Parts: sequence; structure tokens; C-alpha cells
Amino acid sequence: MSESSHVAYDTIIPNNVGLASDRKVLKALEKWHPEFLSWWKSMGPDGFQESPVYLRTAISVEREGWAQFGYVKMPEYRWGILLAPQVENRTIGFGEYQGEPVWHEVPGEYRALLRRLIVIQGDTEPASVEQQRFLGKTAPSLYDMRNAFQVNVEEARHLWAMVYLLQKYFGRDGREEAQELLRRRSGDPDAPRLLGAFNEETPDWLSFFMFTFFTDRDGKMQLESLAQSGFDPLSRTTRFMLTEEAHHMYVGQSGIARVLQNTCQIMAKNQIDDPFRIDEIRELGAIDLPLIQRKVNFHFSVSLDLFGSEISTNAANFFDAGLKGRYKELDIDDDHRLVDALYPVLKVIDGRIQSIDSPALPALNTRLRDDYVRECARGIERWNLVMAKAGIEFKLKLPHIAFNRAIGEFSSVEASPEGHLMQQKEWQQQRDHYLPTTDDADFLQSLMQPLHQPGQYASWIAPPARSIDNQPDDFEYVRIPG
Ligand code: BYC
Ligand code: FE
Ligand code: FE
Repeated sequence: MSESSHVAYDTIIPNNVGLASDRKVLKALEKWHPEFLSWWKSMGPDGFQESPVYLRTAISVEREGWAQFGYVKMPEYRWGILLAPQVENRTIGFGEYQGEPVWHEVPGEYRALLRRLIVIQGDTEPASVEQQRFLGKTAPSLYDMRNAFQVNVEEARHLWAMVYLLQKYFGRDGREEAQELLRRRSGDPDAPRLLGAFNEETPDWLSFFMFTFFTDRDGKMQLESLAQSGFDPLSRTTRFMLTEEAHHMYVGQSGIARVLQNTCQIMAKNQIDDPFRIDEIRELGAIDLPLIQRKVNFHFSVSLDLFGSEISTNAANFFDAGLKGRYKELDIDDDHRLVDALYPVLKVIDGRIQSIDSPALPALNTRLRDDYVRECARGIERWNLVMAKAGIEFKLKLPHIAFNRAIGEFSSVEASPEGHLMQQKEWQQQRDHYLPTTDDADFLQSLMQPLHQPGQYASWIAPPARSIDNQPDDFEYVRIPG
């Protein structure tokens, strides 16, 4: 086992970064720990803090056997600082310093840029926990409740990951930022989280599954780009975060698939083949497919905003400086400098949406967003197989990227999900066909009744295809005192 794959459990913070002999950072983190715990207790999952939950905990950074499953009360979760093993002789893969050895300390001239990237990444992690804090109360099963809690403790670990970087490499500023990360609150008008999507509510489980499918996937894309970083500690920490991220997206992908499967089954059983017989379908306790489409429209468009503007000098600077690369940078067959390269970007010109070849460097947000859209589209295709198999004619679609945007090129226009530009007034008239309505929200709320019997599932969702850690179907994933 290499030095850095050994995880130490002798400090209160499990780690493979040699904290025990790094007194200054250890002390800073030990001071931050109780503040974190008090944040977790007040802003983390509401209720169930005393309930043993069958959770996985990261115990190693090796590919095999990195996680261990067992009952843990959430406040006792071992949030660790785990960096993927160091790659010997790693060099910077792109930008101005391409080919030079990676940095193990913060390069002075990029301190501010780097801090900003780390703070933005760090801010999303506790934000998502705050957004999801009421879900436990309405979980459709113990299995689902456990999955939400699993996602929550891991997002909190991702906060730890960023706070470690701040405390270790950014001195006093880093300590202040670490405190600010616990002070801002999702949706708080006075101290909101930094990015738009992380101030939205997650009011029901359909939102949660959509969030983990769409918004956690933005997380994946951003983490992949940061994993390319020439600042090696950031690369290593994000590389390990990505191992956990896969499960978050699985929760979303499979969660929606189970909702679709359930709806199709109930429709078939009641000989309804028209997905627009909404009242009857809802009467049967199933979630109608058009409502699911409206949720897709909302969560996709809000998540697209997380990629920033199509044309961004920030993005160009991050890349030039070797701080943030492209998705799968090392597999791309070009010069990794992009000084003269072009990239097609959709823009509104003369009242029409047109593709314009633009300088590639400032278009890097667009490129990452395009990679993201391709991945989302693949997930949608898998969902559509559920309807195809059941013989129900209905296909979910991703809305056009111009639809419902608050950031970038399309923030100042209105477009339909098909990508037709519209007048504001016309769009408003159609809004309830495009986005979830208050009626949808009320209906979903009426379905959100908790189910705490092991192996049982609410009326609106099918059981999962497989259990966690090969446990039996009626496994008690959360032990709730009766
Ligand atoms: N909301 O140059 P621009 C995750 C600001 S999710 C509000 O176009 P840039 C997770 C921007 O800050 C991944 N403000 O943007 C998922 C800038 O402000 P200043 C999180 C926004 O910098 C689920 C101005 O507008 N990680 O991990 O190229 C659960 C001009 O912007 C927004 C990262 O995002 C917005 N949506 O790109 C848990 C990676 N967008 O400078 C966790 C780190 C832009 O004028 N962050 N602005 O004050 C980045 O790489 C970049 O900051 C962004 C923005 C891609 C986010
Ligand atoms: Fe995360
Ligand atoms: Fe995540």
C-alpha cells in the first residue's frame, strides 16, 4: 500500500493526508469540527439524527474496498479527508504551463482564482444538504430514506474536502472562507448560497430524484474538470469525490425510472393508454408522465445555469492558468492550449438562434455544458425505454438550452422547450404547460406520505431493482425507534 492510500483513524478526522503530524491544520480543523456539527444538527436532515442508518463510509482510496457498510447515527459519521493517490511525476495537462510539473503549493499569482473555485465548489455541498433536509419526513420507503441520507453525509464530506484545502493552503483567508461556508444558507435572502440552483427548494421526492440526476451531474462535470487541475491537491481531492458522486446520480436515474415504471404499470392495469388522462392517473395514486416532463424542464434548465455564461473570461483564465481543464482533457486530441481554436456556440442574433464559431478559450463553459447535455440525453433515453417496454406512447425530452434560462446568452429572451423564441407575454401564457404548476406541487405534496415498514414502497414508486450491499428486500435500512 502506498503512503497516501493509508487512512489514519487516530485523529478525530480520518484522513490520508498525514494530519497527525500537521499540527497547525489539524488544530484549525478541530476547531471547525464542532461548528460543522452544529451546522449539521440544525441544517442537516430534520429528525432521524438518533436513528441508526445503514450507511457506507469511505475507509480507503483504493479502487476496491474503499467503502464499508454499517449502521451509523448520522452525527457520528466519520467524515474523512481523503485524497486519491498521488500520481508520480504528474504534469500539467493544458494551458500556459502545459508539460510543467504540477503544483503542490498554491501558485501565488493564482491564489485568488483558485480560492474562488474552491469556495464555489465548497458552497454547493452544504447547500444541497440544506435543500434536502425535510425529505426524511416523507420518504416513500426506508430504502429511499437511507439513500437520501447517504447522499447528504457524502455531500457533507465534500464540504470537508474543500474546507481542508482552504485551511491547509489559504491561511487566514481560508479559515474565514471555511466559516462563511457554514454561515450562508440555501434560500436565505440575506446570506444565500452562491449559485442559483442551490437556492431552490427540494420540496418533494420527485424534485430530489431530478436534482440528483441533473444537478449532481453538473457536480460530476465540474469535478471532472477540477480533477484535471495543475494544483495537485485539488485534483486528488476531486478525483476521490467522483467515486462517491456515481451513486448520487444513480439515485436520480433509478429513482425516476422507478416512478415511470410504477406509472406505466398502473396505467396498464387500468387500461389507460393515453398519458394525458391526468385526473384518472392521479386518482390511482400515480404520477402522470406530463408532470414528470415539466419537472425535467425545470431541473434541466436550472442546472444549465450552473455552467455560467457561454462566453466567459473567467473560464478562459481558469484554463490558461492550468487550474480547471476540460472534461476528459487528456483524451482530447488537440494542442490543449486552444490559443487559435474555435468552438461553435449558440447565440441569439437578429432574433434567431444561430450557431457561431467563437474563440474556444472563452467558450469553455459552453463546451462543458455540451458534454453535460449529451450525458443527460443518454439518461433520458434510458428512461424512455421504460415507456417503450410498457407499450405507452410517451417520450421524455430535454428542453432546448434556450428554455427558461437565468444566466448567459438566453437569460434575456424567452423560448419554448422546443427552442422557439417567444414574446414574454406569450411565454407567460404557456408557462403552465412548460414548468411545474402549483397544482402539480399540491398533488405531489398529497402523495408524500412516509412509509416506514421495511420492504414497503409508496403508491407512486416501484421497488428498486436491487438492494444496497446485497441486503434482503425487507432490510431495515433505517432503524426508527417505534
Ligand atoms: N448563479 O464568467 P461567468 C456540485 C456568476 S455542483 C449565480 O459566466 P464562470 C454539487 C459568476 O460567479 C458543481 N451566479 O461564470 C451538485 C460570475 O460572478 P463574478 C459546483 C453565477 O465563472 C449537487 C458571473 O456570474 N462546482 O458540486 O465562468 C449537490 C459571470 O459568470 C452563476 C463548480 O461550479 C449561477 N448559476 O462560471 C452537491 C465549479 N453562474 O465573477 C454539489 C467551480 C455564474 O462576476 N465553479 N455566475 O462575481 C466554476 O467553475 C465557475 O465559478 C462556474 C461559473 C462554472 C460556476
Ligand atoms: Fe458533492
Ligand atoms: Fe453529489
